[in-house]
Amino acid sequence: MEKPLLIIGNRNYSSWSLRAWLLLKAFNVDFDEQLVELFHPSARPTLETHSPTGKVPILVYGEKDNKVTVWDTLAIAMHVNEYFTDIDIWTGTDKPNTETRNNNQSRINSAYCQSIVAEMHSGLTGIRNEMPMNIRATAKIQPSSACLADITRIEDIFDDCLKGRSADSFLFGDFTAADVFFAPVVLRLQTYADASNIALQPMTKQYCQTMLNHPHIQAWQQSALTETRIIEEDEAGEIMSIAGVLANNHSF
Ligand SMILES: N[C@@H](CCC(=O)N[C@@H](CS)C(=O)NCC(=O)O)C(=O)O
Repeated sequence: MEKPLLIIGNRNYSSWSLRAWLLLKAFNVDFDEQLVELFHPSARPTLETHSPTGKVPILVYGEKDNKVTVWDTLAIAMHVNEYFTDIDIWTGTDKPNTETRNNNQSRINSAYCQSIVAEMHSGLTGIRNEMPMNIRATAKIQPSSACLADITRIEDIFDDCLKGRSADSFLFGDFTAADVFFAPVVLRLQTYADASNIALQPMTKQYCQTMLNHPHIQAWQQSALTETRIIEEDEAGEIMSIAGVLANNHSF
């Protein structure tokens, strides 16, 4: 199968790009990547060519009549699972065969994983709006009750998935699409939780650390820290510190 191209936005800010990129990396899909500057005229030709919504991420491969375009992160996850991976992204285990399809625990995990991925994709807008991903920063916000309710809901999900598992476990033991879709939440909590005095459960902190130790998440963060563009629409709260190449340019 032809190597797909993943078009992404600025690593510091683009949480949906991170999800698609991490999915492909974690499930060993060979792909090329192209970064476009979000909200910038330089991105227009690429977006006009490939993105029906004008947004990223977009996965494309093939030529002319055979060109395949997948926009929207959830669609990318489903498409990649259908055509590019040996492992089932919803369970982190081999693709279902007759035996695993009849395995009730596998079905329960798959249903739970798909449900929380969908919940992340369609909801949890309190945390998504008030804590935009901003990897290089720590920042203090005044979270609304909607944002705090989302954090409580997320902590309940983490607790439900992780209880009884080892300290360095992913949500379903093996790495799945659920970890991919909640990765930006981990990075958002890193930016805003301590600085805003938002107390997190020990299980949440433990899971965040596991995710922050993940080599592909570390690689994404390192690249984000080399970026210099500041997108005002994606900056929130009072900036307490800045890491990366902008660290020395920032005055508090
Ligand atoms: N529902 C879409 C959301 C995509 C999205 O909002 N992407 C942002 C970057 S994280 C974007 O392209 N923003 C630019 C714009 O809205 O013009 C998905 O799941 O991929």
